[in-house]
Amino acid sequence: MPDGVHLGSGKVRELYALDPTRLLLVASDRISTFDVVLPTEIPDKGRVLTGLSAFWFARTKSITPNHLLALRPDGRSTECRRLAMLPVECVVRGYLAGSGWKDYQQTGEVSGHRPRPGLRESDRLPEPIFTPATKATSGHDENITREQAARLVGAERFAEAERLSIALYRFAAEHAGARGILIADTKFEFGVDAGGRLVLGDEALTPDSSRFWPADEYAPGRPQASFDKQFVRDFCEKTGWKKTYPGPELTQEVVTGTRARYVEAFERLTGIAFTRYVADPQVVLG
Ligand code: PZK
Repeated sequence: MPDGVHLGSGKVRELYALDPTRLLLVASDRISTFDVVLPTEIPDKGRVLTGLSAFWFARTKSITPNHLLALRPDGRSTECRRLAMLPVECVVRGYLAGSGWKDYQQTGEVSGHRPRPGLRESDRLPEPIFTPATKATSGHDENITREQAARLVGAERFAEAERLSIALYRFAAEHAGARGILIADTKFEFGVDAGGRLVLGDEALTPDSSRFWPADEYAPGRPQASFDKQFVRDFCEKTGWKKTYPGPELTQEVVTGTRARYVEAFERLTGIAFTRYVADPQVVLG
């Protein structure tokens, strides 16, 4: 049991208060697909996501300060600065997928951006776009216009969050692309610290907060395979599961294959052997 007072549970993470200024974010090995947490865990998934997020925090601190204070020796827990989180999810899209594709098809617009007509599913956008969202009461995120987001957080905060989000995405997409991984889109969460500064929080640029696609299989005009979850999705489709609670137990082969994909994403993006990270999580900070 981690120390601290339990503050809340995400689908696959737990949040604890260590003291009035510090939080502990613990990533479990749980996996969700089609919005349902499955009964089978993927060993080390929480470590992969924690290590990747810390890797990006260490390499983007000249773009924006972040909440990371320390990585615990278990490799799945991070001590963070407590922030006042903005009520807006900062989504950046480099490609047309998911709700971005859906909105574009239905209205020609994505959060007030109007990409040129005739784009296909999964097409690369000429420039990355900022498409803010809010946590709707349904639990699903709902895309909002940039004007709505600006009203929620203030025009100045909005402009800063947009600029930083785009800069973070450009940096990460270039790094990942050179290593065979396309970042189709990603979600950042910012907060404000005690000094009124905007600080990057949550997890960042992980497969759970982003769509990672294998670059060598990229073919626009159809949905793309997920770098990490494709075995799970294929298996779930095969079972005829109706995508309601509870989800199916995964087979050993799906678990092993999926774990290998998470570890591969970690190793490609960080250039660090995952076994080294497990032995000493601090290696991703160097
Ligand atoms: C914060 N969440 C999401 C919910 C989780 C995570 N640095 C911070 N300061 C204040 N609040 C948060 C953070 C961060 N990160 C993050 N909710 C609040 C969340 C439930 C479980 F693991």
